[in-house]
Amino acid sequence: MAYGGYSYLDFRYEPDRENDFVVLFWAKSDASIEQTAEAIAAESSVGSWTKLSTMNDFVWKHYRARVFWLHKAGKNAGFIKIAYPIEHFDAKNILQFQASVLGNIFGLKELRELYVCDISFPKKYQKQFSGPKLGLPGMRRLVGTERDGRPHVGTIIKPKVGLTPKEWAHAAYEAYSGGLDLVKDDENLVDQEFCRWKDRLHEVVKAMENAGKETGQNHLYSSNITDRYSRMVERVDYLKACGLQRHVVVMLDTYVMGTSALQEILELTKKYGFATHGHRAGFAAANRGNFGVNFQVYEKLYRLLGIDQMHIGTGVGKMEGSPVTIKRLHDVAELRKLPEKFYLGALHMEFAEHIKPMLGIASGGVDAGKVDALIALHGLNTNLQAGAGVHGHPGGTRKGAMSLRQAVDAVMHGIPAREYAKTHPELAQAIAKWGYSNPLDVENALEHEKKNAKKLAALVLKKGRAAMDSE
Ligand code: RUB
Repeated sequence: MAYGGYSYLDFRYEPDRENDFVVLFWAKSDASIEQTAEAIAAESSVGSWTKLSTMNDFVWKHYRARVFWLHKAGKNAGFIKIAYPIEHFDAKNILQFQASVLGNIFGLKELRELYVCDISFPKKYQKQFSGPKLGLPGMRRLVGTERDGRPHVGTIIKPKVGLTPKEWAHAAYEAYSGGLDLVKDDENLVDQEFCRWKDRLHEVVKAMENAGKETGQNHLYSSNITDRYSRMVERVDYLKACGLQRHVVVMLDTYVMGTSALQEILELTKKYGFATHGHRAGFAAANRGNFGVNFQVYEKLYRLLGIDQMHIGTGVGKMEGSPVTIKRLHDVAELRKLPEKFYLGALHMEFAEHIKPMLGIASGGVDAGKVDALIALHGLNTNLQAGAGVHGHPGGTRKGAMSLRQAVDAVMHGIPAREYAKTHPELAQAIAKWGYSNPLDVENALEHEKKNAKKLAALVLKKGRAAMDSE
């Protein structure tokens, strides 16, 4: 078996955790899975479709990818693990890594499906990254929750676009006064004519100061600066000139802006001492199809690059991802050592000691009746965020905000939300309108995963990626 005259299969090879990248692929093609594995390893490392007069022993020994594990699951389909030596990569250039491992291979015409389930980044490569400057502990310091450790609560002002700066800031004021920590722009609101970025910023700062006098809280505003690079720099410079580090979190649409711009802008926000909020709009275009990259790969990159709080889905709301899948994303945000979970396509990886955890944001279809279930899944280290679940409350924005905060207070008092609702009418109204998600469903799903890990892995090995937990 060979591709372009060379064989990349090396089943006796044991990857070196400090120095090798390990990538888990799912592939289906017109050729045998062995041939496909060879093609992927060749095209993503040193080879091509035919033998090369320029290949030499040194290149072959030091820079090639090695297929060290392969499992057939159906005709011409299967899982492939490939190890890449760190020497292959430009260890200060993440785009070069993406062009290698997440590049040409997706275009090989014999492939019918190609999905990067996970990547384990070696510690040596992680040295180039400084990780979050604030991260989870820093976000807690900003909001003032280091002691009680309660979940943060926030809202996305809705409608997504269209409100004027004054209307927008009024809704923000109502949300802060109702007890929320954070108000944020939607992913598609930046600097449109009807709501210019600077005008909105100043109106919201006024609103947050006024609300803070009533609540005694330090409130935050996640301001979306996503744009061409030079405009983002102008905005961060402006925020710095205004001295807004304690109140404004720099919001970035991380996926659509691309890794290069993200890396640069994070250098600047870290230098100026701003916290950052990562929205992942667009990620699912690759995450959900037969050709793509699982979000956990990007999430790992975002943590390495230094996003402080990051959208990771809910497991119980409007966006894709079962509780078990989203629990993994929560672990990627928070844990240092990630266990291998083959049935999720998740590899073992360790973050370097200096890479702080991110605060995971649970958002998308959230309302107060889902808080118990969300906390069963995410624990207390989470930022619970509801847009329509606040502004669609029968009593309006302030009462919607109160309902969300009451649901979190109930958890902190150890009282189930439906019980707490008997004495908290705003929470009761939210539950009456949207229902109550039972945390037992989440607990059972997580328990089932724990008890049946081996069986679930065996099923995925037999049936392929389609049997992986997803929706
Ligand atoms: C939330 C919303 C956010 C999603 C994105 O609005 O639309 O942009 O959180 O999804 P609402 P994710 O609360 O009205 O549903 O957080 O999974 O990336």
